[in-house]
Amino acid sequence: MIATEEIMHAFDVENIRRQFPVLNRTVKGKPLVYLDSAATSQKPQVVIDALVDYYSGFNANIHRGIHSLAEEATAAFEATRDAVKNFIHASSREEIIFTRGTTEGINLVAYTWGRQNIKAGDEIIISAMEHHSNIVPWQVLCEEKNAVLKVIPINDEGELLMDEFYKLLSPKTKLVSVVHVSNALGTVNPVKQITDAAHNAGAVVMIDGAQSTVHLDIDVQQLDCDFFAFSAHKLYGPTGAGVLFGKKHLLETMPVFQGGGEMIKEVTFAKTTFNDLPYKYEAGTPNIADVVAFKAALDFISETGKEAIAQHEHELLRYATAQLQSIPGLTIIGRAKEKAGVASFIIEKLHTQDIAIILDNQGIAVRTGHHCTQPLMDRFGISGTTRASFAVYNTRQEIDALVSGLHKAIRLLS
Ligand code: 7TS
Repeated sequence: MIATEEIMHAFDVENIRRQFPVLNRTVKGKPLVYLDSAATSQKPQVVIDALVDYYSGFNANIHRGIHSLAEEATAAFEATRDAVKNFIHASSREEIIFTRGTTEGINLVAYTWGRQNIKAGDEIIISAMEHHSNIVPWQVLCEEKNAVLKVIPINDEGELLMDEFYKLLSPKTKLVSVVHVSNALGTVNPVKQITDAAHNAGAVVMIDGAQSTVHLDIDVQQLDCDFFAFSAHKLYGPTGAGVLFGKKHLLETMPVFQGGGEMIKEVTFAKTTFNDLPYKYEAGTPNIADVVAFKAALDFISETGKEAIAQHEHELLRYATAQLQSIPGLTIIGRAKEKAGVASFIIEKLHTQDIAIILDNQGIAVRTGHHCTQPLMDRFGISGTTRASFAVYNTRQEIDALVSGLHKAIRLLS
């Protein structure tokens, strides 16, 4: 077993930082300290180059032209599909659907599988720590179908109460949709256990992987989940692109999502037959450039080493937690035993918005507010938190800057 110190030594964060051009800039005259990667990560030069190369070298519409540019663009787009398949260990490329992001992936399942399978009286289980994008689509569906939305409660540390989850499961449960890693708390949920229990009850499982794909190794076959959604922009890739993984037998029998070009085999005014997977769910011209460039992000992650990145982030989180806890009046929200990437906190008598403004004046970017998890904030009886989130390029010095920024905020605001 390699000691953490050795991995930290082998992991050259300065070399990583040099690959992210935005990290060279200043904000309000101070070096940028970017601690908002859970909202969106910064992009390495290889991803920026891939976008420029696509537009300056082989921009063309895909899957339809016989000309060389169209062939090159199609090959690059489909190469990303293979890279994603390997990245999440899916068994087939037909199970990889390109979307706009996590939100669209969840909505796709709600509008297709959901409308086909959810009936009056059926139950859908989510958790108390869901992002709005894993609440609202199911609420809309439940309202339409007269189905019931059930919520797995959490403890004060921000961990799911698994015994309560097991009690919620019944023959009425048709779907369990839970977040893998909470964006507001950092909690890593036991999604394999959840999936196994849901399957035993006969339910289908969807996992919101928006925050987990960047921190954890994802193996959808091992997890055995039915659907898994994530966004490229939280994985060092471009905005506007994402992935929905779905098990082939489900994707094959689900109705179509959007109708249009590319998703059809044959159209007559009498009847349309639909395209094979995965194209059946990719109507219209997709986000070619961003999908193409996403492969550069996945390559960046594999070359840097997912294990090394995870160790680095884990060490940063451990360090940040210890440093933050030493600040008088500060309470960490989310103290689960299994955590990744996020330190959320409140400071006695201080408003999160004011903290963020003072930090921004020192070049420090954090997110404040409810983090699109309003029911979770209600559970803790707060309106929001200040959230620092960590990525491959962050350093201990940046956490020190955050801590001294918070001391300054306390001085100015108390
Ligand atoms: N699910 C989780 C757990 C998320 O953290 C987010 C975005 C989404 C879904 C939606 O992803 P999108 O790419 O479709 O927008 N989370 C955040 C955040 O924490 N701060 O800004 C966006």
